[in-house]
Amino acid sequence: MSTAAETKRAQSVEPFLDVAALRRDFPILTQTIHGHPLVYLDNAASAQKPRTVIEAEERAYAEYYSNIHRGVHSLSMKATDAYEAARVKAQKFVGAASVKETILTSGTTAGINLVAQTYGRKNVSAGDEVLITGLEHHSNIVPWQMLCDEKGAKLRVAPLDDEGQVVMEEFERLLSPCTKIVAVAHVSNALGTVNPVRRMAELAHARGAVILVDGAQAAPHLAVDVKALDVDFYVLSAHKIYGPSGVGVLYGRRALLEAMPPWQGGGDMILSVTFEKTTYNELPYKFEAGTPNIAGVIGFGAALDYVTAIGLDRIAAHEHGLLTHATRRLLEIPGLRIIGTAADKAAVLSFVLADAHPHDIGTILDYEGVAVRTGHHCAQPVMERYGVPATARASLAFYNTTDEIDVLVKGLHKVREVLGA
Ligand code: 7TS
Repeated sequence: MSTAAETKRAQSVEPFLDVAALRRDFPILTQTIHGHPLVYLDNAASAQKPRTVIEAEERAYAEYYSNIHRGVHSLSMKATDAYEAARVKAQKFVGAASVKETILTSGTTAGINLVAQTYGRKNVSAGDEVLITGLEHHSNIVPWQMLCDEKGAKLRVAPLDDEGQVVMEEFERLLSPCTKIVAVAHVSNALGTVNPVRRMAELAHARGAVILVDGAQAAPHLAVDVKALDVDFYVLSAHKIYGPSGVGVLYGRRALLEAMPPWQGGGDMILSVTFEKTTYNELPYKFEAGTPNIAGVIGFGAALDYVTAIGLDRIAAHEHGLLTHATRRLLEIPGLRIIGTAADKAAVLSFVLADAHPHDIGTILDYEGVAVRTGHHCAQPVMERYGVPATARASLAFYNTTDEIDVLVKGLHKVREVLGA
């Protein structure tokens, strides 16, 4: 895309961010696809990386790479310092009280499985219940199903209304003295719905349950403060916050983490090992067995610096403007139905278009340079709830512009033309 085109795009956007300047930080965004400027609207699956993240990771490998925590030599100490500095950034990003509450994982999926396999296996017994909601990603369903199967516990699901919001009266009704764990998404990847997690935490705690929040889709779009939300566990993935893949954070309330048994056994999570007995390392290392994605974590630190410098509040405001524009423009297209119209919504637009198969929509849009995701988005129960096998999904980031939305809309008119939809 030319600089002039970039400037024009930025001028057409709300004055919250200098989008043209920010876009120049993302090398991948300047390319063309099938002869058209790339319009990347698949940010909920994974966000693109600014140069500062790419360079931080490259510098780690080129200048001071070594394994961490066990070395007395200079490279190991430097790599350890950079790794632990990224942990502090992650701690501040989610508002955790201490680095002891900030476990570095390989991503959201790993964080949820860790809690299910440690806190869950220790505290859930036959007859107990785990409460989730109807809008969860498979990674916040399956680990709880596995736990419930093993323990003879019951998985309860709070239903959704027609707009894609959790029916709070039902959520409250399904909480019982048998509920040991509540696990909810902060933001739905398939619908965009923002769940009222502060209220959900209050209700869960009133019944004596703990609450885990899947923040995979919230952390890139809203300022997260685990203390203000008063949640017990909060998980996220770096790759959705402009950082590397294979890195994530599990925040846990310290007293809970202290009482939890470790999950995976191996190096770094121990204090001493004999064939008779192993004693475990202190937090957070107790839950970090094996060599982690060292350069990835360092890159994640750079990503957190990057989004923090822009400001989550400004990002949210810009994306809200894009969402309003996109919703209005999409609804102008005959036969288009948006799935997920919650009052409190992040910048995700799932839709179906008359009889057009979402995969055909995705393929035709790709020929126009527009990247959207099509399918069930790892949320098959959501598709079932709204009676569709799949949707096309445009998910926005702060580097997107209203002009890019207009390119999407033009592409959808082309879809109608080609498919006679
Ligand atoms: N939870 C939510 C709400 C998600 O959106 C995702 C990934 C996950 C958990 C799993 O994250 P991971 O980093 O451990 O894989 N969501 C998507 C998506 O919407 N399209 O591709 C991945």
